[in-house]
Amino acid sequence: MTNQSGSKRPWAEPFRIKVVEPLKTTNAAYRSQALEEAGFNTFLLRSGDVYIDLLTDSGTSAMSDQQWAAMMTGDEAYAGSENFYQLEEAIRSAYGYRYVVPTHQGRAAEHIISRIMIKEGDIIPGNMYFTTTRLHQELAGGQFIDVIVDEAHDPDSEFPFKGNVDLDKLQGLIDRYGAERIPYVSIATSVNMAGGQPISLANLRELRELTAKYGIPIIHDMTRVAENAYFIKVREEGYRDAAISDIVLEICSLTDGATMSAKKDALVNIGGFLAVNNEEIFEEARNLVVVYEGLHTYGGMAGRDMAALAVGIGESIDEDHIRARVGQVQYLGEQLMKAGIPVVQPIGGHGVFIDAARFLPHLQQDEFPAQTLAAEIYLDSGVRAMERGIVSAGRNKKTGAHNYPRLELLRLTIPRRAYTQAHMDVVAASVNAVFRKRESIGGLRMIFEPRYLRFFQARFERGS
Ligand code: P71
Repeated sequence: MTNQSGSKRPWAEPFRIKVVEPLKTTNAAYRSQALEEAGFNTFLLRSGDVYIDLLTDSGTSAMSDQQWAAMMTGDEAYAGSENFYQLEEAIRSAYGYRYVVPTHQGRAAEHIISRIMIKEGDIIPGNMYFTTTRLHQELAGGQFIDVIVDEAHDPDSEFPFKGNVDLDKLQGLIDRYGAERIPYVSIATSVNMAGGQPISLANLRELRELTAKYGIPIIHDMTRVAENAYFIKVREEGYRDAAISDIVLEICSLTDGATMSAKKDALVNIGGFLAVNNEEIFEEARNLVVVYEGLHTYGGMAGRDMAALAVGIGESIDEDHIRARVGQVQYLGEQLMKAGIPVVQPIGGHGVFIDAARFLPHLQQDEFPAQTLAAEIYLDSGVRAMERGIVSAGRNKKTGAHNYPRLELLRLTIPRRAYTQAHMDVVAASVNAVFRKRESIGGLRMIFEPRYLRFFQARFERGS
């Protein structure tokens, strides 16, 4: 195998393991019962019944010895915790945003910024929706409209920057609705629902130029900004020798503010923040956070959580870390590709996304192919994955019909620093075993559907 730096030598994780957590194995009969009890929804499984947990990379990464040491320095004062000032400094120096409002996780930051900036009837263009982001935009009275490049909706396109914005689509929205109805453009780095695909700096710069003409700000979902920076380094002309830390700063400098779920890139189990450059927005956010989260110097995090996050931010932009992190994801993707399994191209930064529509072509989309595939992989081996297809896409707000997304994906998401290459081999073998019997797999029927973010709690049974 050729490793990320192009040499033929194998790569290894840039850490050694000091604390281990035993994994539980189960047999097929046990898993079958666990899956029934969970209504064929991997979100409803007990984690103790899971062998290798690739549900998400959110809050599931391993902290370093330095982060654990920082936890002991937690200043648990209600107001003015020292750790808040450490965190503020870490955010300013790594990301460059001026003002920081801590929150307990990403969606709380999305809630606050949406309430402040969006009014009834507004349009929020963005490079593909994310579930919680779009929901908060809608709850604030706005409508999200996708302006990502068409390639992002094509699992086979090898376009290197599928997170890019199609500037013509955006211009079309500005012409149609007027800039006054567009409070900001919502831009994610490492676009999750497209398969962890990056946006290029060239595209971001052009976007900046276009929006500046109309005075429209850009709000950055920076949940996986370091992984995006890594792809810029290896794919975008002129950045091969740039430091990840500089690329991250450059990305942030082209935007006006950011929401962050620190549970991903930033290597903590809980935490997030809103960061902005505009003082008035900051003042309002600092006021709102006390209504929904907690005082503005902790926002739902303990002092020790903020301490671990301040250290995690630094580690997340370390060159060895990010190369190995993305490298491990690529490794799993290559194993699956070698077995002929249809995966989204190019392999993303935080997980491998299987094209469930092609894996189970005999199923209709309303038989929930990705949900079905998640269930089958769990049954085969106890590996847990996540649906990112029609169940995640929810219903049309006006008509009540299912949204039928063009991507019907299953995500094998890799936590950072938690699993080894051998675990990846086990996962690949399991997916392959399911692939070989794919023709015998039937679909699912939804028997319970909650009102919000249905994928978390919906229940299914066999047979459509
Ligand atoms: C992921 C998650 C966690 C999740 C959230 C909703 C449904 C399923 C899983 C969370 C993100 C994210 C991006 C790009 C904001 C959030 C919310 N991702 N933006 O991928 O990926 O952050 O979970 O901290 O509230 O498993 P939060």
